[in-house]
Amino acid sequence: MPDKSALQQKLEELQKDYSKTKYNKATNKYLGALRAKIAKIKKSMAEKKGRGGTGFSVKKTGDATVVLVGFPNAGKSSLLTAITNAESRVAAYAFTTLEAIPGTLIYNGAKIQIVDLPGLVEGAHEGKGGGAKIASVIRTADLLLFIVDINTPDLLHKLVEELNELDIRPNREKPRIRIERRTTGGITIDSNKHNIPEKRNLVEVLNDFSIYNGNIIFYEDADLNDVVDVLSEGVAYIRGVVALNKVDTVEPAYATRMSQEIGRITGMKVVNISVLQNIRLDELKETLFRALELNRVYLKPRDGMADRENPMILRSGSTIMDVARHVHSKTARDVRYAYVTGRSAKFAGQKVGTEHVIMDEDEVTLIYLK
Ligand SMILES: Nc1nc2c(ncn2[C@@H]2O[C@H](COP(=O)(O)OP(=O)(O)OP(=O)(O)O)[C@@H](O)[C@H]2O)c(=O)[nH]1
Ligand SMILES: [Mg+2]
Repeated sequence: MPDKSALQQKLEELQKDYSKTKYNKATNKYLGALRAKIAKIKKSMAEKKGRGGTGFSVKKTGDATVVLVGFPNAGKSSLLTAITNAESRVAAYAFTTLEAIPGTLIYNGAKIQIVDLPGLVEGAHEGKGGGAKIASVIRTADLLLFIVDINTPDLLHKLVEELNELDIRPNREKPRIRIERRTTGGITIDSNKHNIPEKRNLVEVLNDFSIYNGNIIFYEDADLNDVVDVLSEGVAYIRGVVALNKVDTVEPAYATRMSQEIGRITGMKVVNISVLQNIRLDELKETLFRALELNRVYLKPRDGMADRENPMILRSGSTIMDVARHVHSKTARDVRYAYVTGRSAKFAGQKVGTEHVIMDEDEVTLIYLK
């Protein structure tokens, strides 16, 4: 078991990393680092263009894709084998998995694709251990499942750092900054927010991206790193969930404290599991389903029972029109309205229009134009 003070220190580091880099008065140094970052982005964009293909490609199937992210030996392949129909080789040493292996988990009627990957290594962003190939698969995920051995919890910090270097922002939203290009007038800033970059720094960064005229709107506090992220296409923002594995090897009190700490610091949902002893794997499945924000819709014929055995699976925010399209793309435009019973309805059998947003486990009766 790691010693407590060392652990505490790591967790504090993790926390620092998460609280956004604040604007630094040592402007030159800060801008220098950004310069390097920009140069790197440009280089990788040029490389992408040249290469054309990506690493080991995995075809996306099912209703959503979860990618397993972890350092070697954390138990990723064990988990894939335990919760999906696929098998991935497991061994007591690192670097067992060498390619991307997809499997399917069927949960609540949803087909969730889970992709096992080789372990990431430190320096993955510099191409170590096939880092670029691994990143190309990670970027396709709807959700990242971090698998961390509970005996080395601070490795989560390193994983997040590596992903950040690879322009993947786990569990973060795209900064709400809009850049409107213009042909004249120089750079103007539109914002009532207080924590935004100084204009001269902003201008320098924009010039780096060959923008000399434009209006920048900040809808929230942001720093120059956020501006660079918005300017550089290809930064991925993907929600994350953490599984602390091998809880069978530690004391329960330690495991509980660790998951609480990590949840507090990272803002991610944490589930303590043991793949080996089948501990809390059901809770993990439920967590994945919730984090993916998948909604079940039960179609109900006008004079019959809803089909609760075979839900239609839709993304959150889907409407009656999406339900209709799912039934059949050609007949969707003939849907006039629907009757809904469930969470999204004010009362059972509420009549709603095609723009009505459905919720998990709604029963829906579509009414078509005669
Ligand atoms: N004690 C314990 N051991 C586990 C658990 N889950 C996996 N292991 C063991 O950890 C070792 C590594 O498991 P793998 O599933 O191969 O790990 P991986 O993350 O796929 O590793 P790489 O493919 O090398 O990146 C194996 O010896 C597993 O039996 C668990 O819950 N408890
Ligand atoms: Mg493996």
